Amino acid sequence: MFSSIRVKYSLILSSAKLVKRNYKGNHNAVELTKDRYKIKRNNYSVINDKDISFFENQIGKSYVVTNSDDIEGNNIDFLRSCRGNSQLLLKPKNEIEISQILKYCYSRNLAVCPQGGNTGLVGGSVPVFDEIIISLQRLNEIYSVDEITGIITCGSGCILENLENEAKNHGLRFPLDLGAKSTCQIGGNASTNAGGLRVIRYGSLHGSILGIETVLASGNILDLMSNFKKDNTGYHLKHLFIGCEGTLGIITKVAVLCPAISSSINVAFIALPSFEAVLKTFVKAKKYLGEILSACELIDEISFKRSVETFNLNPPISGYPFYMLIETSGSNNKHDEEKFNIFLNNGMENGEILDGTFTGEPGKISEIWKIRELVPVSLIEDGYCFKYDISLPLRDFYKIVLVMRERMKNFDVDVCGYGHIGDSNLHLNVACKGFSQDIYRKIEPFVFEYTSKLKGSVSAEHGIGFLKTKYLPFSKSDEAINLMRNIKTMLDPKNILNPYKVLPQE
Ligand code: FAD
Ligand code: 2HG
Ligand code: ZN
Repeated sequence: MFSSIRVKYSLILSSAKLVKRNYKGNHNAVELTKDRYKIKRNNYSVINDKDISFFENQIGKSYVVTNSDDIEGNNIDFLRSCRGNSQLLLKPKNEIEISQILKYCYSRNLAVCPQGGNTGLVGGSVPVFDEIIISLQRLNEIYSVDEITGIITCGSGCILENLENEAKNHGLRFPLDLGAKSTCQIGGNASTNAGGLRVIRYGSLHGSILGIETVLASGNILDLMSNFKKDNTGYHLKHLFIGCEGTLGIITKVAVLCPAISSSINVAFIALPSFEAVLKTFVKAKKYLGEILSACELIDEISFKRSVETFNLNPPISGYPFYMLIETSGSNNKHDEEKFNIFLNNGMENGEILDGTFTGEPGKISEIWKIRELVPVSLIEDGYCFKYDISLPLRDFYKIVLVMRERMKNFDVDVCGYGHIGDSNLHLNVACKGFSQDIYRKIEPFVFEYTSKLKGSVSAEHGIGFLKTKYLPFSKSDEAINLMRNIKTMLDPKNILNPYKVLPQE
């Protein structure tokens, strides 16, 4: 019986603000992107005093930042893998001001980099050279929450966690959830088509975002706001901006469809002896938990240890090669618990589940979730981490971690794998003391060649950004990339929106 499994809760967890990093005085440690990756600047204009005066007149002096100390955090990405050298940060308050900024930049041939919470993991959110950073942080108004339809309409600068809380206040569950929720913004989420922890249940943002407003490179405002799931009036243009990573337009507003909050949420954190047992357990989770399954996550031994040790956690179980976090969200706790029990007992009887804990208490659920959510941060806490976010066929899902471990055995690195196994999305991480060209070259392009041979995706959810542009051809045909280029040229003929990102350099 699963109830015989040890249940111990004494996790003392750090604050939920996971992703604020302090760069003050430390930024020189991060090499400039242009030097590390040998990039040539496109032929854009350079900002001058007249440009600064124009922006000050348009959006107000206090929202035009030119002091380099105040910009340094915006020049460096969360992973400290990319560093630009922008001399100008603009903080407009709405789509009208963004439109004025872009019209001007277009006429002056000035490049820009849109920035949300700067939690992106592929170097897309920071400039490569001196692009003007346009922060969306002031577009943070929640315009409406419709309890009947479940639609939340808000500015693109709203922090994800605030939207989650507001949704909860209205009996709704925000369909997106991820470890950076305290810092990332819905506009950044939309423009990366962020996946996160519950895609298995609620699908991707392509489905949840019903309407979007975007400012184009020309400065024209494209209003695609809609409150309807069903709208087959020609080409579905909103999808171009969801996942475009700021290269086709600056998102200023979204309408998101939220499901009703579930009255019964349960979580199991279980230990498994092998990856084969993980696969069997996933199949059984779908079979026994079916429509109430809302998350299915994998954590391997090293990921688990890093999270637990870095954040001094006291996990309910330990000492196993694999762990899974399985969550259900339903409307009848008695039924849900029954289903969960059958599933867990079956797994234990067959030796696929060795140990675990099961709870429906919200406090305990969030403690368990933190073991998983803190893994990515634990891997960068005292050094650097090469992060790969790939889709792979489930049969071959974990093999690459073992292959990479063998490949990297002469380096002082930790190779681990975790992620959204329910969506075939592996996070392969190689954690080390600091960035090294030798380690970098040993991993890349190998990891993408390997992924491509298995017909996987070189970016399952984080996007292409700056760091993966060279590898786009490993997942997209020439024909597809040409079409992407044509779309980019049509919408942004001067290539001023987030240049050097997404499309490979020609
Ligand atoms: P930023 O990082 O600021 O920007 C990301 C990209 O979007 C950039 O190209 C930027 O130019 C563009 N952009 C930002 N705002 C706009 C806008 N309004 N209009 C147009 N372009 C814009 N990602 C996942 O998919 N799933 C996860 O589970 C997940 N977990 C994470 C956990 C941690 C601890 C961290 C640090 C990151 C995680 N991420 C995850 C990555 C990251 O949080 C997401 O990519 C997120 O969507 C980025 O949002 P942001 O507001 O920080 O955007
Ligand atoms: C997650 O699922 C994020 O935790 C981050 O997508 C993954 O850092 C990573 O590799
Ligand atoms: Zn993820």
